[in-house]
Amino acid sequence: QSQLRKDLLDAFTKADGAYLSGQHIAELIGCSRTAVWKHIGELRKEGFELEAVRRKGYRIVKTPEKITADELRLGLTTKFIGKNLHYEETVDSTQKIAHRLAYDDAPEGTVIIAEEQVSGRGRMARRWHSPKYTGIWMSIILRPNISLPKAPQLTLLTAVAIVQAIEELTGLLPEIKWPNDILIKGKKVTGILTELEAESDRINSIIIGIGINVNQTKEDFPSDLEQIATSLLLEKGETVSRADLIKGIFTNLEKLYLLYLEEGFLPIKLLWESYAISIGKKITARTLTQSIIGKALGITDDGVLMIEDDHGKIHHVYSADIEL
Ligand code: BT5
Repeated sequence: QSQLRKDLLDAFTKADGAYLSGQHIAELIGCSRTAVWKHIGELRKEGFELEAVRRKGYRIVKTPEKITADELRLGLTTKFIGKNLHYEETVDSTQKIAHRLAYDDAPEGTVIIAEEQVSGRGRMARRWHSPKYTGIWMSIILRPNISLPKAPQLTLLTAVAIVQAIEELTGLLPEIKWPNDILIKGKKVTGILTELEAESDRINSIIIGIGINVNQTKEDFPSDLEQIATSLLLEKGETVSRADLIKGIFTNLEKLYLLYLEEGFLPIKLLWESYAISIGKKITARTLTQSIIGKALGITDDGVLMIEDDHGKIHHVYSADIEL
């Protein structure tokens, strides 16, 4: 951190909430006004919110709400999920790190969380926008003893755990769009990416990537996401504690996962259906090779989407993008 930055922060500290003009700051810390603007821009990038008022100047209205590993550990009552926690400031993708940790025999329930991802990814090499201090970007390693075709069930299970945690903490009512989107009022608030390491039919590890938009404001979204994405802050009208939400997800995920290992997918399927939006509606499913248009009948006991086309033919869809 440069001396100028420290002086700037000291100036705001001394101002104690009062406005400081660019000119005044420049005099206080002995630099040009251009330098002041540059540092203010950088503070914003770090997650500070500065209010700028004409003829008065700047005021810091919010500091970045960083998550600390200690804060996450405090009050966490799970048996294994989140017990082995890796916390990073900036990574390319938490998925990539999780794959490496899984390969190195990290225990089940290991979690890697980052404040920012510079190459966060979605399915099929799409990008996932993961700006600093605003969202939850994490990957969880599970090692269930299940066969390969059952792996997608974990995506659905995770979606249920997240919907429940959001509802408990905020009172918002998110809905699930098969297979991996969580929406609020039709806009995407969460994406889930399930990847796995397997040898023939044996799963070594499943890596569940979770991206949740928590405290982004409208300006935090790039223009191509503005219409399709939202955050919990935007929907609720107040900031939401990322640490509390993470702990809620760990708790619900562990509960559902243990239920799943004991009783299979059926109890999860019932919960999932109660939160799903596409079922019973006419949808378009775009797979890698074709587009299927028809009515979404529901999911099979394995979690596969069933669509009935206009000729009454039922298609089983394992992976696709859905348009409602
Ligand atoms: C997903 O892919 O929705 C899975 C996203 C998983 C992200 C997590 S973050 C932690 C872990 N580490 C990673 O690198 N990834 C995982 P998909 O269904 O393919 O959707 C991707 C599409 O969502 C993009 O093409 C955009 O249109 C949109 N998108 C990108 N960033 C978004 C955001 N922050 N909020 C809402 N939509 C977004």
